[in-house]
Amino acid sequence: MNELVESIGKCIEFGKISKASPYPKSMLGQEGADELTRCALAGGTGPDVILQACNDAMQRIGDKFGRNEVFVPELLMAAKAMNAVMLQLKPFFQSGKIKSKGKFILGTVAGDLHDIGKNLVGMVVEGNGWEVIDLGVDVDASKFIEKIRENPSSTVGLSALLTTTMENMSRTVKDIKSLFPHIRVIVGGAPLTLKAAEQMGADGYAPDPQGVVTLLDGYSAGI
Ligand code: B1M
Repeated sequence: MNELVESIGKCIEFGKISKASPYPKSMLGQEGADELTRCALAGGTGPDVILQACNDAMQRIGDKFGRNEVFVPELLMAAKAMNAVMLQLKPFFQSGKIKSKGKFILGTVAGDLHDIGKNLVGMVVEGNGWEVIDLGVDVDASKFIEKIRENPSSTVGLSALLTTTMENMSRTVKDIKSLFPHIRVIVGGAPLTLKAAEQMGADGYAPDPQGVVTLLDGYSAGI
């Protein structure tokens, strides 16, 4: 990994958004995730390489949180720094040429505010030719159902990052399936497993955005 990419990872881990941002004090006046990403992309570094460094940094800050070495404010600053990078990576993930293979209704389930992974899924799915209807975070079953009524031939994607919100995810899958048995539901997010997805009655489980695309393409090909 080159030095620039490593520095982007550090900015994520320590929540340094841009040169102007006053947080963290130890990095005052230094370039942040925003400037360094711009520089890396201009120098020809691949967006995938930058994204991997950001994901690794998120893992590190998450691990520190798990060990009580940092707290929610630090997680929030890391997420803000990651968003500054994501804004710049977005065009690369959305540059798919073929348009609208179908509609994909996406959201993070009720009680869950994590949206970085969900947003990545949305970008990659959109870049692969699907129209994404993003309902945001903390989405309860009734909102998904309302959108399915408006878009009756869509596929639904549910994201959850907390073990506690997997229960809401399960309920959402069941509510959707009881009203629309033909609608396919894909679930994903860090605490999910194929087994959990099957127990919920979901049609598919994907560990990452590309996995969602594979499932969607398979469904549209009748697999
Ligand atoms: Co939170 N948080 N958080 N957090 N947070 C985790 C998830 C945690 C693992 C940290 C830890 O303890 N080590 C832990 C969950 C433990 C558990 O339940 N097992 C945790 C906790 C406990 C909490 C709070 C409860 C903390 C508190 O308040 N005491 C709280 C809950 C708030 C709520 O949601 N109600 C909370 C809050 C937050 C912030 C708001 C501060 C912030 C989120 C900001 C935001 O998203 N805008 C935050 C963050 C940043 C994290 C960590 C550090 C990073 C998450 C992330 O963005 N990862 C996280 C620790 C970690 O993940 N290591 C943690 C990067 C992202 C690209 O990966 O989201 O996994 P991920 O998405 C991946 C895949 O999962 C998959 O593809 C993505 C790309 O590869 N994927 C799908 C995701 N959705 C998919 C859907 C699909 C398919 C694949 O199909 C539809």
